Amino acid sequence: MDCLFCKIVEGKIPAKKIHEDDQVVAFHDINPQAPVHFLVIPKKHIATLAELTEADNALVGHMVFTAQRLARELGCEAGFRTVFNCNEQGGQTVYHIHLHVLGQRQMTWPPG
Ligand code: D5M
Repeated sequence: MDCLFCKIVEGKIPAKKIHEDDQVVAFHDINPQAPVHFLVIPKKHIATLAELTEADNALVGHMVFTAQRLARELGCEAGFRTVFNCNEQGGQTVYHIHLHVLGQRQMTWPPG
């Protein structure tokens, strides 16, 4: 399978990793949209949020909890935004689920 984020998980492509455990990896986004912008991804390949199953509940919970902890560690106490883009109309470009975490600037709504 030719998946960019699986290659980051496997260490075949370099990334600025900020966390790794048995289930997830977090690393800085290569094209940051805020002073803090990192991604939390599962080590398991799941292409889109639309493909999650009940069996992934704990994994996704761990992704969210990891995002919360790292956001705090990276100085986002004033707030941060989390985003899952899903499929083409959702703006997804890399088909391995990833939770965007953005912080240290004022966010606006609606998103683009
Ligand atoms: O977001 C995909 C995100 O992945 C986008 O913000 C750029 C980021 N990206 C792409 N390649 C890399 C590498 N090699 N390292 C770090 N970040 C990367 P999406 O939600 O799919 O539009």
